Amino acid sequence: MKIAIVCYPTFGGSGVVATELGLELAKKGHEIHFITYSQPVRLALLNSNLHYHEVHVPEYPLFHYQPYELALSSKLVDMVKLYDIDVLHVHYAIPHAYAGYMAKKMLEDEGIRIPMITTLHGTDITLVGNHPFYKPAVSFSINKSDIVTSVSSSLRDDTYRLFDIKKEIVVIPNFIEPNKSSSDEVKKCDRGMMASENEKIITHISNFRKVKRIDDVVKIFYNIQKEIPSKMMMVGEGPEKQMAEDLCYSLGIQDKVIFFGNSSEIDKILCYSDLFLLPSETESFGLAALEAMACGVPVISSNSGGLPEVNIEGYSGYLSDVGDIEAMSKNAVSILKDDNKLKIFKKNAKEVASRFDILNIVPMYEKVYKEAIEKYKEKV
Ligand code: GMT
Repeated sequence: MKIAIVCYPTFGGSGVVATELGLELAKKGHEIHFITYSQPVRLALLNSNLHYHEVHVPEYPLFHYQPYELALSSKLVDMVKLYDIDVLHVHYAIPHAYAGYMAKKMLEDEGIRIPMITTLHGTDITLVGNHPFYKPAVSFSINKSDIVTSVSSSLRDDTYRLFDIKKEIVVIPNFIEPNKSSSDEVKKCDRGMMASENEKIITHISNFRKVKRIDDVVKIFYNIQKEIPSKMMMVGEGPEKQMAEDLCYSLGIQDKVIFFGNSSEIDKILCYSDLFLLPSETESFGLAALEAMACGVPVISSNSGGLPEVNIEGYSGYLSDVGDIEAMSKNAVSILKDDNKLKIFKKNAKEVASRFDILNIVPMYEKVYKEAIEKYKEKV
């Protein structure tokens, strides 16, 4: 199949999922066309099955806001015609589903009919999309998509609860490539570089937005290090990073916390880790937690959104109410202080992650593409 994928090219989960999906589909022989404003961060190499088309938005003094949706829908029209694309797959409803639908309509005017799949990722529904300024356009473009998927049952339920959706939403969870964490480079993992032998290593990876409750991350670590010699690795960039650094200073733990910035090789960082913290306010799925678990790292998380579908209470980690720093700290210490328990949780985390093997999940998307294309053929 010839598939156009529209996504955010950044380190956020939706862009990562879209890129990894495209890479796997290309490996399976499909022709993939990424259409976005810069090359997706996890898209290192292009080949005959992997294409990237940049959307340019020319500056013009009249525009207070640059009309990205317009440029994106025009680019989609051009690329669908040029490469004879079979199906559009847009990740994150805003503004991609809206732009995709406009492209569909423009193409229809020229006698070209193409189905559009929209994948909902989380904040496009729970935070941003739900804002009254966006809501009518988001509901419209979800309802106009040919097939809608969501990354968890929780997000599907939230979408039905928050929007007037008249379509079935198919749940296709996020995925991981289990063998990545056993690559030779990861196996070389030298913990000594990060901490001394008696210290445990705690990790948090995110885009440091408010929704991640970064101050809870720091406070949980503060409680942990009072009881267990430990270091923390903070990976990512975002608006809350400075606050986190300041908080580490005011708590006097700045020498125990390492801030890394963004990384596209997180498996090489996770190989050092004993525990992953994700106390988010809301999380439609929690891809970062799954990626940690795939590297054998147990997770201390909140119990919001789709996290209970990923992290299994008392097995791959522990889940607590949002903001319950005391419970999260207690659970973290209970795993870290007992080497045998830590070993069991590490093994369990890997086992749970293997249920989300890319090889099982990508066929679900292929099935959806085929269904959508068949439906269109029937209508002609
Ligand atoms: O977590 C973020 O803020 C980034 C966001 C995104 O769309 O890039 O992540 C969302 O999509 C991921 C991939 O499907 C999910 O694993 C994350 O849980 C989800 N984030 C939230 O719901 C906050």
